[in-house]
Amino acid sequence: PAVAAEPEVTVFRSKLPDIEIPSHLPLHEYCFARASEHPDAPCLIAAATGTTYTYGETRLLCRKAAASLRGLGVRQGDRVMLLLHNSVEFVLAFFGASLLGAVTTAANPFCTPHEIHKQFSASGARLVITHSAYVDKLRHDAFPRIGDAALTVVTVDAGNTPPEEEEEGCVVAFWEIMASADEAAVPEVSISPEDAVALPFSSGTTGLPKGVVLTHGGQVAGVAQQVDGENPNLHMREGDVALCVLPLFHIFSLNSVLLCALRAGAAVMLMPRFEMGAMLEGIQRWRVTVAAVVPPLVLALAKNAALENYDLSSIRIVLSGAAPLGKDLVDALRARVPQAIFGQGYGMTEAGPVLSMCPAFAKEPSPAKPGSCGTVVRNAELKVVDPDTGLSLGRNLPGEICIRGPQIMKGYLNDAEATARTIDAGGWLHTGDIGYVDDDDEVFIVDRVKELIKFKGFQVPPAELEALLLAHPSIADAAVVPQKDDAAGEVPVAFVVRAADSDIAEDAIKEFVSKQVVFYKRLHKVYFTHSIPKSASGKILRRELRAKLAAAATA
Ligand code: 4UW
Repeated sequence: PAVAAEPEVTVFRSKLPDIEIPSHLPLHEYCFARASEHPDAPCLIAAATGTTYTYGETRLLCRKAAASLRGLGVRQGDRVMLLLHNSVEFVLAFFGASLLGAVTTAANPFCTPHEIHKQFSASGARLVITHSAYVDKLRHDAFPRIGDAALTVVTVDAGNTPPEEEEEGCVVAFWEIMASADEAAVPEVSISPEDAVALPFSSGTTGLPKGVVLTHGGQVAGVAQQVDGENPNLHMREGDVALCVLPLFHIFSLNSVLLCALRAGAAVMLMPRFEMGAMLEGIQRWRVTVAAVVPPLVLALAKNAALENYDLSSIRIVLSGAAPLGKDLVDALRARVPQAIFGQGYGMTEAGPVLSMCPAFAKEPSPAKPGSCGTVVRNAELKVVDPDTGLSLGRNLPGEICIRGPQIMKGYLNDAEATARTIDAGGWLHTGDIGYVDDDDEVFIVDRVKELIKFKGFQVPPAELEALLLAHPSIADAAVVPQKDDAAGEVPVAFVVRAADSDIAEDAIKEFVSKQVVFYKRLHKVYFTHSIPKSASGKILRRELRAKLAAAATA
């Protein structure tokens, strides 16, 4: 009898040859592998103060940070939470933890105490490193008392938060313990490539934010795919200066800026927050060569007349990602930075993070088309599947993008079910993005089937906002979906069914949500409706709601 043929799978691979990936190395050793060859080269530049640390100094300080964390009780496998803006201390704490075999989970310091607590408790962290301005957020009822075994707080600045009486002396000053730390006292730990090193949070394709377990081996692979080999896909080298203005608590900046730059021997210019004047000043002063950006930043730059007053001639690469970048936007900025190559990367926290990268950034560049997200990275496989049937699609046919390779996450923390929904039995990670691969192997993203909303590249998980709305006594049902927006790309808007006899107003609902969430999760509009469309199994039919919005926009 005839055996049914295996359905054919069209696998897309990089045109560049695969490389040798030293995935046996712990991430810190891999990133600082060349530090001893150029110990005097600049490594970290704190743009706010102008202080520069060489590779030699940075490596030493990372060891001191490890000794300091050890002194505070951090052991292999422990989670350390960073609530930090981009700073030298972020880098030292990240590698300090890595050296101990501990895991960093970083969050946006602008998050509300409640949001921070969710990540704190889900990650199982007991130590938080932050700026003194945010210590009060950790004094929220939900947290253990500062100074208890369950919560040690370390501040990185001299700023004075007067300790509450009962916690006298319990907030530890980072630089004070660093001053007496003995870099020789870092214990030898045996780290396996399978061990976690970073735990960013992402809502993935559905539901609430979950811890994404990224391992030493995975991150080494993810960085190597970008900057290693004879012909690196993202060509950085000693002498380059990378702009680090995107937040390091997001994987784009952590991986493609910080880790990649260090591996390549480039310097990293750290900007604590986005401020146009300071950023342009910094680019000019330190001759930034590689600028990682998100589309709203490109828009802000393109619109800013002050650009003409700055010398931006050092920039050779503008790497955009985290949200779609239109051709018009690129053209608007290109005139101001004519010597630079513009291109995109396509990343996702769970994917480790880069799936594809602009081939024009390679050492031996090849051209990329406007709107393209580049070509799949080396040592990885990409396929496009029909979201309904799961069958593999050929070129130029849009479907769900899937990726397989050594760089993808190990899984979601303590959530085997969500992991199995995202990484299938064949090892393919399903992105929830709809895209296609063209005749030149370039990846184009055209839509998203997952719930996720992206405000200026920041994740807004609808499920989180829906849970908040449903907790309101005047709300019977709710759904949150993205609405297109010129400045932010997308903004979250809600469809709300009022409870019987309630006449709650739009503003009251918006305010109710705003008080509980970080700024980018705020609702921009509330549409009252009689019912939320749902499937037979009770799933919100988001497509229908999105279509309603699109129809209203064009009406
Ligand atoms: N075009 C359209 C894009 C694009 C995009 C992402 O917050 P996450 O989980 O992760 C990110 C990571 C972005 C990133 C990391 C490293 C890197 O080098 C790089 O290229 C410059 C980008 O954003 O959100 C993941 C989701 O964001 C969307 C897409 O929906 C993806 O699943 N996204 N990049 N170029 N959409």
